[in-house]
Amino acid sequence: MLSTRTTPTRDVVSLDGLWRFALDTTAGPEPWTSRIPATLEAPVPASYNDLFVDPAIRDHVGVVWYQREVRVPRGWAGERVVLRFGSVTHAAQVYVDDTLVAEHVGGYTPFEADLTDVVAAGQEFRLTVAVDNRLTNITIPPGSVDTLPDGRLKQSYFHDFYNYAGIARSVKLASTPRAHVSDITVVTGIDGTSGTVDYTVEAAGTDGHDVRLRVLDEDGVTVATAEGETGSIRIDDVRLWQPGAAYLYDLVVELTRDGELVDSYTLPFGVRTVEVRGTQFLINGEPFYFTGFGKHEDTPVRGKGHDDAYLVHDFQLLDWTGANSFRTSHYPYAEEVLDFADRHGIVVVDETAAVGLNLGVQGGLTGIPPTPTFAEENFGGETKNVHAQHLRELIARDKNHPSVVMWSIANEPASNEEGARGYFEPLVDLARDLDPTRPLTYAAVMFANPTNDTIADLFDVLSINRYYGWYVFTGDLATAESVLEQELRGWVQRFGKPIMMSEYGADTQPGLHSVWDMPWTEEYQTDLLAAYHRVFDRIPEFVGEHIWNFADFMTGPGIHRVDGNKKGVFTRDRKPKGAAFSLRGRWRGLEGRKPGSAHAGDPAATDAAATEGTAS
Ligand code: GCB
Repeated sequence: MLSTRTTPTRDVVSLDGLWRFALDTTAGPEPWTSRIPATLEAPVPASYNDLFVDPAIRDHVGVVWYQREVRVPRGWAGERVVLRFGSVTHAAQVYVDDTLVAEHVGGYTPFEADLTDVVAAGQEFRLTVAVDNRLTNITIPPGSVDTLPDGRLKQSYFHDFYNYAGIARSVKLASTPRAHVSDITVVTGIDGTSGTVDYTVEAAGTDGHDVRLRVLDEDGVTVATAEGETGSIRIDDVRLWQPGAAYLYDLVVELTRDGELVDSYTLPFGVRTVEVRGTQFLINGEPFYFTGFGKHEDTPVRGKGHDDAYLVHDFQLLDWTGANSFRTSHYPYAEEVLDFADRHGIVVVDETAAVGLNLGVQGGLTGIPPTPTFAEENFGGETKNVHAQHLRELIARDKNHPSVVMWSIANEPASNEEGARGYFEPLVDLARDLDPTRPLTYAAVMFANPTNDTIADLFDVLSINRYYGWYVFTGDLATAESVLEQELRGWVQRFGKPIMMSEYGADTQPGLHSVWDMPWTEEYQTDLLAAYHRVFDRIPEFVGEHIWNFADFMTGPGIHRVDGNKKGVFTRDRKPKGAAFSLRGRWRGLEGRKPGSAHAGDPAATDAAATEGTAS
């Protein structure tokens, strides 16, 4: 699915800003048929939960309404008009005046509505969106909704991050010609000093057209051309997209008829390869070692609302620590984030929203005996179908991003349980079918170990989440270190694949200190990470380390969380904890606190970071 851009034949109008907002309990019946009172207004993009002081809004389970008026630019007569939502969490119904124009389930992928036949250039229409935040056993991520004795609905879910909801990404109204480029796929390769670009162009709304393509370098110089809907383009003396040294070309795709331009779309892309060979993860044929974090889209007040200021600042902090990558734990992030990663050479492990397919975790924490996760009444065939659809939407959206080097199909599924293989095998096949070029992984939960895991052989990279020294062997780093090493070696021995740590860390209250191994102190976080790093450095098959988490983040209520999850190396407002400085020491070979003391361009820093980063 192409993202929305202005081109010589396409215009875009942003619909971000304040929309009227109401709970379904106050909006009245069929709110799309009239104006919702402007008592409450909510910004788009933002989650709505933390905006208002009323707990009935924050804790609302079910539908809320967003509404605004939109005028179609008068110059758009004769054009196709498309409405595009970056995401609506978790389900949406979209009305233009009284007409239902789109329905979408899945809170982290985009969708469009073709409005060509229901709106007119120069005219205004009322746009109303029903947003449903409910998670059930047939949503991804899953959850369950119960009715309390007083009649209120209660939402439960199997992940710890807060279930923020709303219109958290940008909304756009776009024009395209009726005959238009509807999709482009590029797969790049390297042949000596040349780059190869295998491409496919899809068009819609046309009964006859030609396709011509140009590749422009970063100076706007045409370096290659081609014709036809599919083909291969060769770029001589190619500049590769590399981690830490991004280089993007523009693929200008033009639809023509009788030599006249009909539609034009520009796709930025990078030439790079990704491959798992033996126990190595190769980018452009070179071994790559992941340094970085699992992140969240999470900020005060906005919740999961996309914010360009936090985007820029977070990437500054990634660079400052020497992180070369992150995982989009635990759902696809806003497209702006991937575009930014493409432009700045940060490597991304792109994860689906399949977090919490694991009833054993719930059983473990509450003492409730676990029920079989993949039983039909829990997460069975229908859940798998929804998961498959989500995977299709993710790959359709992100397939052309050079920064995305691997798909993570799920976080902490019950891969040790019977039924896991039957659930995951078709999803792995589907992912390989949709994208044969990128390796696959999933993040393995504590209960799944080298002996009882039933699915790891289906994947290319072992990604392991472990909390030795935190949830188990709490305060005992010596035991944590030896148990971790034994287990990681067990995974390598059984599966013979590259292995990385996709989560490890400790909740840390900034300002808390101790000379002893005291959980929650800044020193304990630093020391726990150091113990893990010693283990990684002793295992030759290790290809990466992603700490949990980049920053503190909001969670649902729970006695083991104090104002959210505090495993951030940065606080929720992005202040460094002590561990940030030691990471900088490991990943960049630098100590110190002044941002000016080491930049990406500092050769000494880059050399040191490279040496550190590839040590294993
Ligand atoms: C995990 C989950 C992550 C949690 C983390 C924790 O294993 O994957 O979503 O936030 O543990 O801190 O408990």
